[in-house]
Amino acid sequence: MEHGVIVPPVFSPIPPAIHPRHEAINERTTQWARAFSIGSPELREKLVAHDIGTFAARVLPEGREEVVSILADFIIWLFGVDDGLCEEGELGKDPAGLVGELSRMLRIAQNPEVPMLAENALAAGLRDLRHRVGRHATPGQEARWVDALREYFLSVVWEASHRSQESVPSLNDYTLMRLYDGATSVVLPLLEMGHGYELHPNERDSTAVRAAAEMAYFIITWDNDLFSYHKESRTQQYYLNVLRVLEHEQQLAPAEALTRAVAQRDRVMCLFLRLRDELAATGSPQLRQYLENLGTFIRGAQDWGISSHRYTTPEDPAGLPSTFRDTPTDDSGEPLDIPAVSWWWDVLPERETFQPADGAFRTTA
Ligand code: 3E9
Ligand code: MG
Ligand code: MG
Ligand code: MG
Ligand code: MG
Ligand code: MG
Repeated sequence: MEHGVIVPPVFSPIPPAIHPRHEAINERTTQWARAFSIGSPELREKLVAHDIGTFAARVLPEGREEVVSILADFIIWLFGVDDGLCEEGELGKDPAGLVGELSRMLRIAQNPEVPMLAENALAAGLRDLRHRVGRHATPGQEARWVDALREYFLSVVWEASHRSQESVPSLNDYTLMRLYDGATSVVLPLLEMGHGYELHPNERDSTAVRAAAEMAYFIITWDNDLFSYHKESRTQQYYLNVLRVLEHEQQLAPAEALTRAVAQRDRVMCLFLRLRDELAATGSPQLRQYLENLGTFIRGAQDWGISSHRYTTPEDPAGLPSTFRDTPTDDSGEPLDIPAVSWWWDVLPERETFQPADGAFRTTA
């Protein structure tokens, strides 16, 4: 890796798991991407080699196979948008143009029968996904999925504005927008659908449960920034990665930015584990399943992130770690100095610290 940045094994206390039908799911996703002509022919052939079905199979290791397949197809579709439309396409530097195109797309997700975007392959793929989501979702979950897509779309417009101005965002803005532009929140309705339940809004929308979900987004996207650093730092438009943001805002060398980003994600991981355990102890069985799958989402993104050709790029090896570590580099219970998220540390009353000897968390005096 350039600049002497070598991504070390990251702290991963969540056990790995994978759906037993992962090979069939991955194969079907390849067929789906080809049937719907997702992306340009060149992008499509790259995407189908990224084992995206395997990623979905890790996110929902015990989920309904049909929903795991919807998730896999949805993720390949999201990459069709994120890579094809935003990062590699002309609209990626044109926020105003992107708003129009993504708003039309959102209408397809909401009302798949509308006679719009008739010749658009991504719209056809989205129509198919919407019909299949509808077979497993309640009306509330469908609405939630559309709303999450809107927040993802809003955040990629913000990304486009940084590309158009060739500017690096502040750490606080980056953290806030990364909660959405990693397309993590759009996955959450599928976690519920994968196990055939609907989490009660009083639980899902409680501040503590939302904080737990946001912590999962943070860990998944900080990890992605580490694992995709090699791929992204080689592009012409390298502005949106936490390592770049930290180098820019705090005048750090790349290796120092790496250490800081790892410490940030470790602190959030420690907090996530404490909050998850606390919520699981008092929550409904549905909430326990939801928290379990926030964990499999985090771990699945890690196992996939260090092994997918998307990030290992065998033609130009990224030198990613092949293992994880079972202790954090930073176990501080102090909030991160990032105003958008420092409130996460107020959700839990007690102060506990990680005990490396037995891998548990205990209250300290
Ligand atoms: C955005 O981050 C990646 C999403 C838009 C792709 C779809 C992925 C998911 C829905 C699940 C979340 C998983 C992650 C973030 C790995 P970015 O940095 O553009 O992703 P890249 O793969 O290009 O590094
Ligand atoms: Mg492969
Ligand atoms: Mg992106
Ligand atoms: Mg990307
Ligand atoms: Mg339905
Ligand atoms: Mg990335």
